[in-house]
Amino acid sequence: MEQTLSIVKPDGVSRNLIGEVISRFERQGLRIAALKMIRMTKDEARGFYIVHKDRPFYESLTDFMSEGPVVVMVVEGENAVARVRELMGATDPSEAAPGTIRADFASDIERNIVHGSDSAESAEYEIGYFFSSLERVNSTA
Ligand code: IDP
Ligand code: MG
Repeated sequence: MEQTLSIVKPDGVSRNLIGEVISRFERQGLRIAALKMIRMTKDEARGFYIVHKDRPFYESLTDFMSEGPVVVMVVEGENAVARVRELMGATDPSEAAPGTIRADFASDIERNIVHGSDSAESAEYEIGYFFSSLERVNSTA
């Protein structure tokens, strides 16, 4: 059993895609182990995306991620990291496989609806960034 961190980004929330994203995870048998809506400050967005601090899009990305509310969630299941990434599709929606969230709803490489951790190590950092142990349910326990 593996956990990953997913976010419905500000564009997904403002376009009423919260339920759509969660439904796609649930339909695949993934489970929601923690969930909340927050509005990140610019500094909180910078901390979340600290691995990208030297990339040219860091300022713009962290402006975007703090422009409105997001839904952050812990998604749990076998191979949850890879399965969420598969459901999301490629970062650039023009390269995302048909039927993925980004192919179906995004048209911009930055405003691409959804986040998913890229490895188990990233997931551990990202889950800890948003959720305390008290907020995380182990649905198999
Ligand atoms: P990922 O979300 O598919 O893991 P990353 O490379 O980790 O993609 O980038 C994090 C986020 O930064 C992307 O989801 C997207 O919002 C934004 N981003 C990535 N590459 C670019 C770019 O070339 N221009 C603008 N924004 C980008
Ligand atoms: Mg990433």
